Order: sequence, then C-alpha cells, then structure tokens
Amino acid sequence: MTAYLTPAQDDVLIVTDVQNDFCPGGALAVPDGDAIVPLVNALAGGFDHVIATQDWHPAGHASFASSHPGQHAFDTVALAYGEQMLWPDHCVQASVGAALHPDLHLPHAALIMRKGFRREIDSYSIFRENDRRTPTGLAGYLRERGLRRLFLVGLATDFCVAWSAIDGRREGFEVLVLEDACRAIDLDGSLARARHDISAAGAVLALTDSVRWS
Ligand code: VGL
Ligand code: ZN
Repeated sequence: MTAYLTPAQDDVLIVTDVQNDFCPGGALAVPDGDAIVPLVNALAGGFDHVIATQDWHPAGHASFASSHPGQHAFDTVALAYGEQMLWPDHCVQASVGAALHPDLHLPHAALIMRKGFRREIDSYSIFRENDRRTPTGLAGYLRERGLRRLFLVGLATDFCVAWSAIDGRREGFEVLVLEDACRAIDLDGSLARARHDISAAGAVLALTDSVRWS
C-alpha cells in the first residue's frame, strides 16, 4: 500500500540546480538531466512553498580542473579544506549554462538561492559549503519561515541532492528525496553510496507518486 504524503503548510519543495550546464548539451551534463523538468513543474504546483537553487561559480573557481594545471576533470585534489573532485568549468556566474532550464516553471518560487560563489570553496550542499563550516544561510531562512519538511528534487542525486539531504537532517529537518525527480552523475558507484548515505542519515528515498495534494 502506498502511504500518501499530502504537502502541508510547513513543507517546502527544494529544486536543486536544474541548470543548463547540468542538462544534455551542457558543460557538466547529467545523463537525462532535463527529463525531470515536467515532473518537477507538476510537483511544484502542489506546494505552497518552493525554493530553487543555482550552482553559481566565479570564473577560475577552485573546483574547475582548468584552475589546476596538469589536473583533469574528475581527478581529486587536496584543497585547503580537504579532498575536492575537479569538474569541467560549469555554471559560471551569469552565463547561459548557469541559467535555470528554460522549461522549468516555478512561478511562485519565493527564493532562488545561489551557492558555490566563493572562489576557493565548492558547495554541493545547499546548507553548508564543502569546507563543512561555511553556512549558506538556508537553514536560518527555513526556520524563520516555519518550514520543517523538505522535499528535495533536482541535479545531481549523488552530489548536490545527497549532500543537501544529509545536511538537512543534521540541521534537524525532515527530508524526503523524490528520486524519480532527480538524476545522478554516477561516477564510480557514487549513486549507490549516495543512496546508502541518504538513508543512513535518516532521510527518506521516495517517488513522486507518493505525493498528492488535495
Ligand atoms: C554539483 C558537481 C559540481 C551539484 C555542483 O550541484 O550536484 N555537482 N558542482
Ligand atoms: Zn559546481
């Protein structure tokens, strides 16, 4: 039997990084990344509270392989705060690649939050940057708005979404990840690890058809 979850007043849909660069044809394309857009649009209609996020890097960002001569995308390097995977240049501030997917339709989104804008620190999580210290401010926003249960969708399941789900639990929120409204990069088993870590953190992996609204 399906346990239906009807969005309530303290629920929020958080749409992470559905940007051109993470969709087919983009600089860091997530396989099938754009396939979630119709599902996300339909879901959003059922939520009173919607937030979108954008990965938003300055040129020369520390997570770009191009900033580390001799290194390549998907290599791992040691930065001041620890290990960091290197990526192709992506989601450069105000570029077309950093724009939200043109078919994403979230007219009532109250907040569009950008992350990863500090040149020396990457940020997968929407709560805390990769140094694991620097807050984005989102936890405070959610608390002040009285939003307590987070429905996470977007790109990529095994990076932004997973780190956000785990940090969301650490911040004391209830967290559901709607997996069919996410897509993964899936490098060397990263999706399987992410699914395990999401569950171990006490976040729930679910499907969109378990959400309905009245
Ligand atoms: C992301 C890789 C690099 C993400 C951001 O938001 O999942 N992944 N930058
Ligand atoms: Zn990034």
